[in-house]
Amino acid sequence: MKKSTQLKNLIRSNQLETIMEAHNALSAKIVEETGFKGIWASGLSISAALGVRDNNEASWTQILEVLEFMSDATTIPILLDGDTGYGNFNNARRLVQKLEQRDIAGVCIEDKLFPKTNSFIRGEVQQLADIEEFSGKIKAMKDVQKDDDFVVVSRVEALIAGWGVKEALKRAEAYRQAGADAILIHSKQSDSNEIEAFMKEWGNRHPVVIVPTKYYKTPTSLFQELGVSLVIWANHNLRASIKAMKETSGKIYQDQSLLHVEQTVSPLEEVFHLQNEEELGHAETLYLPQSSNKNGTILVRKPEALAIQAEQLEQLKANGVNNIVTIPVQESITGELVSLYQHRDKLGGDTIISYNDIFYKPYILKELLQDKNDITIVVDADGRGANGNPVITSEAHSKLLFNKTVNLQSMTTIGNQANVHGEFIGLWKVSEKGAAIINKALEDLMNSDRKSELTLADLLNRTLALHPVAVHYIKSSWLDRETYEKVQEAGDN
Ligand code: SPV
Ligand code: MG
Repeated sequence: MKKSTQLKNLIRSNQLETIMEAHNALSAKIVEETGFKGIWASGLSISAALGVRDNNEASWTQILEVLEFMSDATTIPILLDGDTGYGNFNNARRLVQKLEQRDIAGVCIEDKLFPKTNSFIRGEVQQLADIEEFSGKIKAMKDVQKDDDFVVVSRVEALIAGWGVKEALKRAEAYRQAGADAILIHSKQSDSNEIEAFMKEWGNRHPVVIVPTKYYKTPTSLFQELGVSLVIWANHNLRASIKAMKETSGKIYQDQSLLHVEQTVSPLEEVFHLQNEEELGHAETLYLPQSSNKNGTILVRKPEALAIQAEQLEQLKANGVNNIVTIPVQESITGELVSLYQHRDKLGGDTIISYNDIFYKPYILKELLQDKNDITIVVDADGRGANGNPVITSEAHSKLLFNKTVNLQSMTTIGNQANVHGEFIGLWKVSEKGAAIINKALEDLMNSDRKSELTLADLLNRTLALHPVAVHYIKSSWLDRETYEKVQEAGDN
């Protein structure tokens, strides 16, 4: 449903409705997620958030910019506190056009003079607009709106300026006749006596909106009984945020540490959620070239191998593998596969997986990224696996293989055997489907009595029972940690 129609329905509904203040897109989103059916874009709050006074110090186009963000971030209607309409009838009707273009559902204008002052500051000395002039402004606004459901609320400031209920009623009736969709009757008293007196005379002539900031003790049920249509909770998100920010800033300043505030502030995940980060993640999978959107998992079996791991990380990133997680897999602690199992939620799909203590030439990674098999391991055809994982494949490396797929037949732990076709270097890749298969194999192996002794070789052998594992041959072009350090030393001399 159009936002304007939603707001019109709120104002015309038979029951009391409430809308909540917001002053930027973030607070607007929070208001919507809380469950409110509408947003009050408060002039006081928006100007305060911009660091200026509620005296039209922010220009109307600056307010529009804030509103545009608020409207883009939400699906519920926004009623703008449009002050006096930022000028005469001509400025006010241009405002309506600009609001409609931004899908703002309605605007409230008050019968004071531009530049206005907040109603709670020196209310008695505030001058009221001429009734006829203000009625003309309302007519001009209603005449220019394109969408029939766009809402214009006329705010009566007679009680604020100390003119009494009779004047308030006179003005309200004039604005009703000028075409306003609702009357906002404002009061700065700490009880609701004025509002009650107004409502008793007004009856149900036309929808009435109130702002009980000062008479906050009055039970909301009374407003319903009086026949009020809409209550505005006008500035409480702004005031809540000021208090929370002061407390947090104060605590951090005092402690020079984040330790005691981390649990009291919103988690970063909440921030990302409010920014709709999820949607961008999804869109990236649809629209970005896949090579710049790959996942990487580094299996940290040698935590001390920092230099080689840093090089590997740099190379992964240089090749568009941006989403990288690390998983500790120290055999000596829990056993390689047990620790992998403990962190299995990080084993996602479409992922390059690599031990942290190996380094390989960039072309290997590029070729692996283009590989279309579900599970592919990189095998050095020159290696015999004296210290690593010797593999037996469906076919030994030769030029004739060219485009042919070679599959793993088994991974052994005994190197230098005659039937070995090469050595698994610790670099492999899984598709979404491949990751699910690996997870299943991992799950199966956790039933084993020897689970703490199991290694990646056992995992790949178990996987073979479920799905083929492709072999991507290379010829040397990679370094284990010992060789890497030797090469570095030689280079330094
Ligand atoms: C606002 O929220 O800016 C209002 C309401 O106009 S009040 O501050 O109560 O005047
Ligand atoms: Mg205001």
